[in-house]
Amino acid sequence: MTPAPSPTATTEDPKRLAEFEARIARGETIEPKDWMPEKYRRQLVRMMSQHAHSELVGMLPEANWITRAPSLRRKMSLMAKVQDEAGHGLYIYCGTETLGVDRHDLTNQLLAGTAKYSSIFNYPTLTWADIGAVGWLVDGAAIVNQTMLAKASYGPYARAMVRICKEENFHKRQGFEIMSILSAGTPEQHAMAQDALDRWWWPSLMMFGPHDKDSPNSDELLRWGIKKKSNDELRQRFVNLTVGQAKAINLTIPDPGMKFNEATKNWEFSDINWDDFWRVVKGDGPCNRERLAARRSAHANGEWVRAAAEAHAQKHARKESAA
Ligand code: BYC
Repeated sequence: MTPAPSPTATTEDPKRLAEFEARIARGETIEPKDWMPEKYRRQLVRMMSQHAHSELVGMLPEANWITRAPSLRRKMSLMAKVQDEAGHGLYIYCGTETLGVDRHDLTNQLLAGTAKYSSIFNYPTLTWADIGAVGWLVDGAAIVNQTMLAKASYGPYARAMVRICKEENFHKRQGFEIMSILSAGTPEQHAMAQDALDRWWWPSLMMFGPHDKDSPNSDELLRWGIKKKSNDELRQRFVNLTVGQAKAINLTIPDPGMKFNEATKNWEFSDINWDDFWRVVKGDGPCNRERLAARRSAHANGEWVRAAAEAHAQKHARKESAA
């Protein structure tokens, strides 16, 4: 049965919109050259560009520890992880280009401070245990979110997620390993691991976005199969998975009110401080200014690389036209 046209997309040709929504209902994948409603395209650009920016800004809190990693092995795996995040950003920017936007425009929005990126990367990495907590919790949350996005209706985004999730799994394992070794170490090391969990727990839950009732984009994203599960459903799944992992490495989730509901099989958790969340999203978190300054500086320092690449491309094009 063809679903009724979305009330949010009434400016589109109703016949085409109905055909499009029927394709989504049949579980078909939408590809770049297929017809799509303008709002579907815009939602994808919004979400994918925020995601790509998050990958790039997400390199910063971890890069902070590359020179201070406690061993060569740890340094190598952290460097590989940070490099992977750059790759993820690039796949997703490529994905946005299939929707007719230029990645330079998206980069300029990030540098101008008008684009969003994940709130989680505006917190500082104070100790080595934070690198463990980021891998375990932040990549763990990303896997829960992105495993669902790997089934998204837009082909280029979904396919990028398949590869990204494989790499995120490695990231999560290295983070969990760091946390488990610290937790089983000296009392000081255990305390360092617990302190990192205490500071990263609530921001990790915020990664999934506001409650469903306060999420203006969710209805449209779910209707068009971009999201397969809501913010609250994914957050709950992450909590359910993580409680047992914390117990296994003898760490305590900083939520004394948490309890298991036998009927729903969910770990119920306390209220999230949404004022804190919105403050960080709006640019006033502990590291927002520092992160943007670092991106701007990296962009300015890379100017000569872009100029050299451009000159090389022009030289190559001249040679080809002369041949
Ligand atoms: N931080 O209507 P809602 C990574 C914004 S990278 C900041 O629920 P939506 C990793 C939201 O954008 C992690 N802003 O939005 C990298 C919207 O504002 P606009 C990033 C947030 O899109 C390196 C408004 O609040 N992952 O994994 O339905 C190392 C209302 O929200 C946040 C992705 O980007 C937030 N946490 O749902 C390690 C995944 N939450 O745009 C790991 C793809 C909400 O209307 N994105 N906002 O002005 C998504 O799955 C969804 O976009 C979200 C939000 C669940 C994040």
